[in-house]
Amino acid sequence: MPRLNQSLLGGLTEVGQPQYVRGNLQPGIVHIGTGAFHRAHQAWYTEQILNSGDLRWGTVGVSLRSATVRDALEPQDYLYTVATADQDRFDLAIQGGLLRIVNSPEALLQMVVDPQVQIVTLTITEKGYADESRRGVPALLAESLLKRMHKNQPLTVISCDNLSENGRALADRVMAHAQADRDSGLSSWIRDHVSFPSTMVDRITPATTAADRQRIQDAAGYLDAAPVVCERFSQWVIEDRFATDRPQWELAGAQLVSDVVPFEQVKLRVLNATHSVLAYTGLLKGYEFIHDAVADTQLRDFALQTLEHEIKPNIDVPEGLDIDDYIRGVLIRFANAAVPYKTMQVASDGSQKMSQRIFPSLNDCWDRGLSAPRLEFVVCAWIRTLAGVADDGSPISYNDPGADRIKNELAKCEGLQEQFAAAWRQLTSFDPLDEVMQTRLAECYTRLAQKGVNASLRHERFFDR
Ligand code: CS2
Repeated sequence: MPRLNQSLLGGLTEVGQPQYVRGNLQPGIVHIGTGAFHRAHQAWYTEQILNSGDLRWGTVGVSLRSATVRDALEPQDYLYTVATADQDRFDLAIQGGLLRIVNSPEALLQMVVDPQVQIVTLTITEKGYADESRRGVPALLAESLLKRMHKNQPLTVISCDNLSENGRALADRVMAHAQADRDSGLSSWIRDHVSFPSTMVDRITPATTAADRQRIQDAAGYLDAAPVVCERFSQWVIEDRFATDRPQWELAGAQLVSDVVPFEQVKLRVLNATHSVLAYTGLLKGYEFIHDAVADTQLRDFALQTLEHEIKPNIDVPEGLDIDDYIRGVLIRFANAAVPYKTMQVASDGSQKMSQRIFPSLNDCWDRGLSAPRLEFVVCAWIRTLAGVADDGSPISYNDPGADRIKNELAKCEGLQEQFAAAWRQLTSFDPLDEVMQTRLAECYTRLAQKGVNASLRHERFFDR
């Protein structure tokens, strides 16, 4: 079986391929975080622009955390396959827009200063924004911008992570580093020459598995060590605020708008929040995949009731969007077993995700003097998964560096009430709860721990209201 590489192009009939001469690509984009999501999303939009003939937008990838993707793609001339999957179809397309991947901060700094580079895009996950170290991405961006300032070259920096107002969040972090360097004049130069558009990104793209690689190999007739499998649906809403030239991503279906916030809010509070609801309750009930959790009528009804009563009423729905259609669409997408998404993948890094997806709705309900028993239940379910025991007694474990310490602490706590109080204090930034709320939440947590999701949901009578 041949390995995918440049020499195979042209000889393949069943697979989409670059329609341009790769040797003519210019490095117009630097992308930080070359994981599956980037390759199935932003790179896929850009590929269509390259196919239309505008070759200024080749991408240099940067992987600072691991060399795995680089090592897999280098022998393939940085070609990889995107498989779009649903019940009926499995379409393959080779993407040619990635020029190379670099791994060191030094190489990143060197790359960003290239005058052909106009855009930096990022998928560094929620926790990448909280990294304040000198080697964290915000600090490295500030350092790169200093180099660009010396050459007076503007730049557009686009966050593609699931954070509300992600552009502003990134700009704030970068500015904090720029301001620390007071004498350079960097922060005022950034204000005038660099833009940080916010974006809403959406395409379900699970981490690639060995089974995916095998399936692609069987269908394509070549070996690809780093393909990605994703759903057909894709959405990219970008704030139209560029300090530089840009690819005409709208030709590939992206929406350029003046205000992304309403789109981000709907996506985070509906899609991502429901993903997390199904992930935590699903993990406790023993489901490995989101499509299994959403097929459980109890969990599905619970998610729908949470949306209806505690999420939807607080959303500013973007003009022209039918929110009920959107919700129906999200549940259909979650049921797509051809793109199996692990509950554990969604659950991971909850310490960073909850404040983007669940807490804002909870906060809005509480601010309006309303109780939010379903969202409170979700928070309890999240803490239960950190305590590490599923309803049938089997262990649960997933990655969350931000919660590692509390996971150990939970194991040491005397009783369930104490467990809950410790987790709540350390994992949320809510004001201290009044006594009534504290009792209510601690009771919900205790019942969940003692009786499990099934009985607790029945007890709470969420479905009658
Ligand atoms: C998911 C998202 O893993 C997760 O936390 O909720 O990655 C989700 O699949 C994407 O945001 C969909 O666009």
